[in-house]
This record gives sequence, structure tokens and C-alpha cells, in this order.
Amino acid sequence: MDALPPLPSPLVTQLQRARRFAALTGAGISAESGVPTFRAAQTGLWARYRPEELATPEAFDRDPALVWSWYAWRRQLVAAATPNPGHRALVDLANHRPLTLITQNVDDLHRRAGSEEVVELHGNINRCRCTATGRVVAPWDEGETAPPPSPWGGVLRPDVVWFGEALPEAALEKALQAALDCEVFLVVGTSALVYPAAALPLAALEVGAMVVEINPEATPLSDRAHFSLRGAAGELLPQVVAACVDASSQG
Ligand code: BJW
Repeated sequence: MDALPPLPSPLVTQLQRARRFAALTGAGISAESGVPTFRAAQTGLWARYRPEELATPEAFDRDPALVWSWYAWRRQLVAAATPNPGHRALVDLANHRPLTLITQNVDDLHRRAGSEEVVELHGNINRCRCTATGRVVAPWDEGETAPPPSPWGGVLRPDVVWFGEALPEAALEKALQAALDCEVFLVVGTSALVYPAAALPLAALEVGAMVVEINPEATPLSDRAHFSLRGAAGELLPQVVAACVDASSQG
């Protein structure tokens, strides 16, 4: 593998000075673990189905078996995946600096990498809840092809946030606080299209934080971020974190 070019020196200087960090991650950080992103044209989770057929409460009402089996397939996929150097770099950063790690991902790979506190904005695919009471149910029979009945009268649904549903209030509040308090906001592997998550870096910009995007592709955030680094999270995040924690590691 070719050596990465050094990071821009103004970025390195600011990373070394900063004390309070926040990071917002999206599906791209897990791409190198083999978990497909949502919006990639050929390989994305939504290449075959439109989001509204799978990730809305209406879709679940209309065709619960389709939605349930899609999530059962994804649970298997993420269970077989392992965290990559991008996930591990954020563990390293938290060991050296105060970091609020905010994720839109439901795959649990940050926690499996060793991140102890993860603010999950869109839930977690490894939990299910009862549609009647909202209570978390575990374990359940993964072999079912349709949502199993819950002990409290409803059926089970994945404990994730679909379009049109409110995000968990405490998680969103914590994420916004971190965006407003941090000096550096890292935005990693997200298309920055889905709100309210996409508003977090904008809030950080408003209050003067340095926003650093890591993504192989441009996003609606790219022109507004202070630095938009083009490349894979598994390569660039370790380099960025090394710059934060160890001045000598930069070429
Ligand atoms: C790499 C890489 C590598 C590739 N390294 N990078 C304001 C304006 C407009 C619309 C709205 C608004 N506010 C709300 C809305 C509506 C809606 C919304 O945002 N719609 C837009 C799409 C237009 N938002 C909602 O409905 C939200 N709810 C809400 O606002 O409720 C209000 C309410 C209040 C009170 C009561 C009731 C309601 C809910 C949003 C929920 C999103 N849910 C999903 C599914 C979760 C469950 C599941 O996993 O199945 O979350 S949708 C999907 O998108 C998933 C993701 O978390 C989310 C973001 O996707 P992400 O992570 O950015 O993935 P991709 O695929 O888009 O991008 C991957 C990126 O990685 C790409 O850029 C690649 O280039 C990059 N990449 N390899 C680094 N190696």
C-alpha cells in the first residue's frame, strides 16, 4: 500500500492544540468491515429496494415479513463483520482526549472495537422492541421469517429509527451538546443527507468548531467543512488520530 500524503500542516497544528473532540460516524466507517452502505449505487443496501419500502413504519405495517427478513439478513451480516482500523482509531482517540462518539450506525461495531460510550442516534440492530409497549425484548427466535409475537401483545420490531420517527431524545440531546462544546468535530463516512444527524456538524460550525470530514466522495458538507479529506476512514482516521495524540508520527 502506498504511503498516505501528510495531512495539511494547519490541520495538524489545530488537531494538536484541541482538547475536546466529537465524532459523527455513518455507514462508510463500516464499509471496510464489509458492511454495505445505504446509498452506494451498485452495492448499497438500497440498490434493490427504495428506503421507503424498508425503513419506514408504513413499510413495516404493509409488509412486516419483508422488513423483518431484511433486518434478519443484516443482523447476520454485522455479526460476521469485525471492526476495522477506523473504528479502532476512535478508541485510541478517546484514550487520549475527551471524545463524544456519535454514530448513525446500528451495527454495534464501535462498541465491539472497544469504544465504551457510544451515542446511538438511530438505534441498534441487535435489539428488538415490542410494537405495543416499546419494551426491549431479548432474546428472540432469529429463525422466524415474520416478526415474532412479543410477550406483551404486539410483535417484535428492530429497535432502530425509521424515516418519520423521532430519534431517542437523550441521545440527540447529548449529540447536540457535544457538537456545541467541542473544538474539533470529525464527520466520518456519512453522506450527510439524513436529518437531524446532518445538522450536527452545521451546529458545530456555527459555534466555531473546526469541522473535518473524512469521505472518499464529496457530500453536501464538503464545501462547508474546514477540511474535507478524500479517502477511506480505515486509512485516514488512524492518520488523523495519530496527529492528535502524537506530533512525532507526522511526516
Ligand atoms: C466511506 C467509505 C469509507 C464509503 N470510508 N467513507 C430536514 C430536512 C429534510 C428532511 C428532514 C429534515 N428533518 C427530518 C427530515 C426527514 C428525514 C430525512 O432526513 N430525510 C432526508 C433523507 C431528506 N429524517 C427523519 O425522518 C428522521 N426523523 C425525524 O426527523 O423525525 C422527526 C420527528 C420528531 C418528533 C416526532 C416524530 C418525528 C429519522 C431518520 C432515520 C434514518 N434511519 C436510517 C435507517 C436506520 C435503521 C437501519 O439501519 O436500517 O438510518 S436511514 C439510513 O440513513 C440510516 C443511516 O444511519 C442514515 C444515514 O446514512 P449514512 O450513514 O450517511 O450512509 P450513506 O450510505 O448515505 O453514506 C455512506 C457514506 O460513506 C457515503 O458518503 C460514502 O461516500 C462514504 N464511504 N466508503 C469513509 N471506506
